[in-house]
Amino acid sequence: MSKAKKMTLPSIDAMDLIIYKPKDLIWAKMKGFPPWPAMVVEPPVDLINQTRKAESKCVFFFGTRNFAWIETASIRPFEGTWKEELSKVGKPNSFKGAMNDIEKYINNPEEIDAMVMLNVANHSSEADFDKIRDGLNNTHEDAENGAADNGVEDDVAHKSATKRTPKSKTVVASTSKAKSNSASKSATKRRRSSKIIANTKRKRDNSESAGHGINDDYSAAEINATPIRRKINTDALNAIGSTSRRNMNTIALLDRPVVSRPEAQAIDMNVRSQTLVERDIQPSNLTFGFLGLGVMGSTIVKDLICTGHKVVVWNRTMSKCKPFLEAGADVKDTPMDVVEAADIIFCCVSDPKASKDLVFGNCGVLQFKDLCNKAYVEMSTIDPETSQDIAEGITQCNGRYLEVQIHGTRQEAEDGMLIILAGGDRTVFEECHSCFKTIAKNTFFLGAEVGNACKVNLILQTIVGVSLVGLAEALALADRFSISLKDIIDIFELTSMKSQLLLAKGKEMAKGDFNPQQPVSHMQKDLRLVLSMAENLDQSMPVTAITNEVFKHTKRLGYSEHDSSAVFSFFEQTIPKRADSETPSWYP
Ligand code: NA7
Repeated sequence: MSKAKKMTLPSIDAMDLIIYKPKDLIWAKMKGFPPWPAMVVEPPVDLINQTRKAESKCVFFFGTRNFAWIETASIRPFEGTWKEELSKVGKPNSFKGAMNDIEKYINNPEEIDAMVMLNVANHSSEADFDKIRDGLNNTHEDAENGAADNGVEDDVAHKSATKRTPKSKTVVASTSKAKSNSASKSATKRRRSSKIIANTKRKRDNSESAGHGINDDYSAAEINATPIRRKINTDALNAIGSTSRRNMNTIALLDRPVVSRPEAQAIDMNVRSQTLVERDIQPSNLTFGFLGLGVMGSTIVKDLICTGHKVVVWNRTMSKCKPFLEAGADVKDTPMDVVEAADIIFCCVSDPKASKDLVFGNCGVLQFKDLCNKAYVEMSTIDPETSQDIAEGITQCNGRYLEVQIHGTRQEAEDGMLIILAGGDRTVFEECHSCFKTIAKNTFFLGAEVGNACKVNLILQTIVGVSLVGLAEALALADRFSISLKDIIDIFELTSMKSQLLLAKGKEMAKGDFNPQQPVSHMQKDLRLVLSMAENLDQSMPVTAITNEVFKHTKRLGYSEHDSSAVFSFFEQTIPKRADSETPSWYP
């Protein structure tokens, strides 16, 4: 026997005499795992409602940073003669991560204390719930004027009591995302601390909009500085009366951990890509308008300005125009104004709807009425139908239309290494030559028919999306086996499967570094467009459909604006929890 036997905790004399209090550092033993470094904490609400054995403590596991009820018989103090034995290496990487985590906590408890407090505060402490329960009891007692004494069952009090009476099962509730232990510590730290801020924001939004009786009168800055306990408006919950249990569940649902947006990367107009410097580009004399200064748009405009093109810009969020104004671009108030000032107008916005808004909407391109001598270049990744609609609108106003699909990442745009797929009016294609030479390594003209470039680009995106999900799924399995992701990637690099993209994305997944090159939201949008195209043709695309679902769910986990490599988090989050039946007995 016994592998399991080796993983048991040492017995302690007079073990029953140990009373564990919140913040006590401990070893906690869960079935299938070695004794794990942990800390006794106040339970978050998801766990308050959960049944557990008597004499259980809510514990916070280091490393994985999740919570569970553990029987005191399965707990030992962290410090003791057993520590050396229990800390021995030769265990999974995740265990080593947990040991590092607790050491980090011992040296600097603030970050984890804040995180734990926030989770507890998010979900209310047991004391808060006692207050609620007491409040409910008091209210009810007042109303019923001692009815309970007369043998009339107090429904509210009964529900509160039920909530606190353990049933037969113990469930692991993960309130913070389980982390890959292979991920770099700094990336993990960054994600965790940013999660705290974002969580705060979400809570405030929820409380403002949903009005669940929770007062979140604190700011993200405050929460960063000190752990703040959420205030529970017991009056409101009292008023809800017997539905309080449902409300607590709602609170738990709304308060599920969220991930902060990735840091916006400020555009540095002074940094020039070496590739561009070496490329000999003679800028066109024409004036180029640019609508949309998102990640791709701003990178492309920067390249154009650096290579001496005359540029006029507009962006929905005007503040993004500032660095370009300082770098010499002209800034206009509306798309229509850009049309007036430019010969050729590029558009690079998030999705088909935004593209159409800019052309057909209020102050949009077509408000200029006569587009004679003007050309419009649609660069957003859109579906063929949208491109055809825009082409029709532009040509009906005497303008020329070119569909340009850009394939590549932000870094590739910065290095002038995109692939350009164009279709439509060839004269516009030629007039844009110096721009394309600036931003792309290869440019293809796919004919006069509008829509072809969109189709080709979406097909390429299908390959990217499906490959990323396959990569993420495989790496998550490796992580589950505690095999170093770095080793897997190193070996992968030696195989014929290696590709620049998969290697880069694999490394990002291993590090947990999801800085946006191509955000999850755009990838999912592209997959949605692919499926819609396939639907029109009755073409079956089961793998793409599943890939789309995975990206959709990754978005819902809060990674919408992170890089597509964040799809790895889907598999981290969905690693199956142990079945209830496996959890009751943690010790042989
Ligand atoms: P980003 O970084 O998400 O930027 C999106 C841009 O689109 C940004 O400038 C947005 O303006 C703009 N946008 C979004 N919706 C609208 C509406 N309704 N009206 C006007 N402008 C809008 O995307 P990328 O630059 O990475 O990618 C752009 C495209 O290239 C996309 O199709 C990718 O799939 C490929 P904001 O700054 O938010 O005001």
